Amino acid sequence: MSTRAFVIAGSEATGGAGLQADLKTFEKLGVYGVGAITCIVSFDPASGWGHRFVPIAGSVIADQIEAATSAHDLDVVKIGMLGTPETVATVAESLGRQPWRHVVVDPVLICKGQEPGAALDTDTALRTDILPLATVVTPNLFEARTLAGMDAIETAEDLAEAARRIADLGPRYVVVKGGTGLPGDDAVDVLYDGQDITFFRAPKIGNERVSGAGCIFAAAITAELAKGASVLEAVSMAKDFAHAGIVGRITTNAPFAAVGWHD
Ligand code: PXL
Repeated sequence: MSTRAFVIAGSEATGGAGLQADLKTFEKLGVYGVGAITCIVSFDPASGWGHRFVPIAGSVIADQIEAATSAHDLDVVKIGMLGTPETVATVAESLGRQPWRHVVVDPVLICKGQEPGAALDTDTALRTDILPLATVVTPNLFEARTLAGMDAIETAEDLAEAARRIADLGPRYVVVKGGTGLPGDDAVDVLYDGQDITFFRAPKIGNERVSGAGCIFAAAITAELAKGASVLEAVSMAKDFAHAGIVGRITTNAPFAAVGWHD
């Protein structure tokens, strides 16, 4: 039987991030991808490529999750952008209907087009309703600062401290992505398993952030877990996969590159 993995995330129409990037990642890693859409993000070329954001109705999200989980015996899921407190509540309820071997949460906290006030409510809902269900959570620096309640994350030791604080919110494993955000030549990420801290390092490839890198990192962890890897193995492999996606990035007519796999 083919290995399958599920993703519940937002659509990002240019194809660089969100559900599109997640499903490409699953396919590249030999996993059959199944997906439910939580919201639709359309960058606006007439307005600085800012995000236009449209949530999907809760009942429609619940219907998609019902269809996917009824058609397939799924036990590993990635949660990407949710976007509103209502969506967080719907997804938390739907996830609660069956046991999961792994719930990988990429806590996408804000999207440029969203109102800051609404984003704050979504953060609170995510923290209370989704993080306790997560086995693995993959915040970037901004998300880690917010979730850990830290003013600054500037060193590898700060990354480790953020991971320990976020573990207190419920997730069994915390991966904080330093990306290009810490000083130095390496992109540093940290994994905390409730006991030990493991650092992952790769040389930075420029200092520009690449759209979709966080999405494919969490999706690759999900695919590897679906195939039976341990969390440590999955994170290590996902780091290599995301690195390759950044090396192979594509330029588009938008002012930022997107992860890709071009030679
Ligand atoms: O890269 C974060 C992200 C996740 N999901 C969706 C997005 C974005 C960023 O644009 O649009 C749907």
